[in-house]
Amino acid sequence: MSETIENLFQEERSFPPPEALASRANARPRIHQEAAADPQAFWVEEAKKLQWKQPWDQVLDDSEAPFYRWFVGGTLNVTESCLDRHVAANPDRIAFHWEGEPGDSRSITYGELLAEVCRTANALKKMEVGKGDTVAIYMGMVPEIVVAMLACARIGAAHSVVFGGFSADSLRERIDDCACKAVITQDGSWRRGSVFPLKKNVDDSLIGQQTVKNVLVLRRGENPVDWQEGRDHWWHEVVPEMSDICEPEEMDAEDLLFILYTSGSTGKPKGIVHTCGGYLTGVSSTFRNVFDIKDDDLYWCTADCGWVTGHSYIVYGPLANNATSLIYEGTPDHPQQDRWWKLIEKYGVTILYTAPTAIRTFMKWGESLPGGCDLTSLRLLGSVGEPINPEAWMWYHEHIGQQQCPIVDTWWQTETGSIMITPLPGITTTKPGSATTPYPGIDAHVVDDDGNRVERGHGGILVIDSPWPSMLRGIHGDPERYKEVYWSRFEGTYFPGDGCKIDEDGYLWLLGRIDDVMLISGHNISTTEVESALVDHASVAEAAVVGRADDRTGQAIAAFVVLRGSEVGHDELIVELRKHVANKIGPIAKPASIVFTPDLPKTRSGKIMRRLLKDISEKRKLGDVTTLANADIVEAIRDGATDPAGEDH
Ligand code: 6R9
Repeated sequence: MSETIENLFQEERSFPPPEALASRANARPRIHQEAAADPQAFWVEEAKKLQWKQPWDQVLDDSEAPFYRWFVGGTLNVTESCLDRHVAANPDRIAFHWEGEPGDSRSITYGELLAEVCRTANALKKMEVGKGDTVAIYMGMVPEIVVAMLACARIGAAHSVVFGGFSADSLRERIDDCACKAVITQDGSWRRGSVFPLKKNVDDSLIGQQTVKNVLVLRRGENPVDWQEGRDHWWHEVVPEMSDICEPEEMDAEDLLFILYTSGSTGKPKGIVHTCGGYLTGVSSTFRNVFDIKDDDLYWCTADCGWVTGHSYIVYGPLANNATSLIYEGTPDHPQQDRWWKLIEKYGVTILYTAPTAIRTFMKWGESLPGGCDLTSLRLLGSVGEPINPEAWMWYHEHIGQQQCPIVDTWWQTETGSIMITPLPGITTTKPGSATTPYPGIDAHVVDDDGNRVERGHGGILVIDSPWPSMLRGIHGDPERYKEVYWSRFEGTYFPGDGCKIDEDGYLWLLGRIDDVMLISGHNISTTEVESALVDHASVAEAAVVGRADDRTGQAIAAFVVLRGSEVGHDELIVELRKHVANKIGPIAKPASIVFTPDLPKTRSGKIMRRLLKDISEKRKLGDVTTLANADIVEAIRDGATDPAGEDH
């Protein structure tokens, strides 16, 4: 029988945890074993670190699986764990340092944050928003986006954050799907030196819309805006007038905290539902143990609050742990390509959490940019969003981590709520490109097409065999689709849709989405492994491969390659790259064609969109491009790809 996914790429390098970090790490050495012996006891211990109003009487109710319920009967308001208890201890501790793209900056204490959350919560109440309602938040990365999310949580309204780069149509679709009662937005937000008109998009999205009664507008871009009296309210006119006391609404552990839409690769966006008690337990626990947060750390997650990473690891996880974080409003290349490294130097950032797409972009821009800044404050690095190719991992390790900082490659999804597969920096010996092992209490395995666990040294499908507290509770308004998408592939098991291999040491290596796996002459080859082999070449910063239809081999590998620095592609390099892949992982994985391109098509959260590259390779009319961040690149690639070099038949 053929392998579900081949195991081709071998990585020999490994990095034990630094002694100094290990000796004072938050995660105790036997945490994995203890949690494995009694996962529910582990989660109870983690949940008890939060502030509850009423204790739960049942840890897990699985009587209506897959509609699981955690901490049944418990009540809390998540903002008390995130704000009130820290304010009681020390109101002057900084919650956020914020830097605007134009260079302005602010620092906000826990005391100030709680007061502003309460004022905003009272403003929402005045607009007749309350428990059970949903509020759309369509903003840039300003401190008020965090305030807006927490203000909703304070009064028991669910938030639905829509990424500020989405169009009016995408916003409308999401507002309608959960019948939002209000929208919180800005006049405009700063992005790469210009102002993006958020309020204008909100106005367009609300034409003929019935459920939204009020729009709260923060002034930031100072761009002109249209105004609908009665519906629109300036933040600076309404919020400061409000009382800074707002009693937290008592919420059931299983009450809705937020809805967040995830598009996946095709189809209508899914409104992923998360609830209060389990979600906060998961994000708080993982944040403390994975990022090893200490009082004197300055933590920076570069994500946007429009994605789950922003929800879990900018807002809820860090605040539940009383962390001090940096938030940056703009893009990494404004005004210059060294903005991030300047920020790390200026604020003394100690923990950096970012995405492989950013790391590979920095590889392309060259190491002299970080090399020109003082990054010695850093002690820990994180990665999330895509598989990190071993060579990108090594570049991150050398040029950002200065060979001193452990890297935590964290695998998880919007649906999982919190980190699921990850090193713990004081415990785990890391290997470049591997997310290593499941977080304590997480029951993740690799199985074949029939659901049987694969032996070490083999590839297959990732599954999670037991429920966990921060898991999604469903797809908003569509319980059948929830069962169908996540629980029908293997009975009683959560199916994330990712390929994975397990090595001889039991380490997990994520291989990208199952839908992207290529079938070459009867072999199932993951895109990740071929891409990693290409990125392993000294000239390559980034690569994407797809299987395009081929009469002889079923599918043939078409590669798209972004070169480092000022290198230019040429025919000899194509020959060399094909040879490099053959040497690295085997002749079967040699790309049939290689196209050089200045960039790759990416989603707005930075994930490579292979589906479009497949359309280009098979010379099809392009599918939906609305979720694309960089639409112009598709045309550029198409022009280059119509005459693919290095064709090998
Ligand atoms: C947090 C987030 C989820 C999908 C997931 C997987 C990919 C995320 C990864 C990773 C390999 C990692 N993914 N982290 N793949 N290694 N460390 O990104 O959520 O936007 O819902 O995407 O992203 O394919 O299934 P989301």
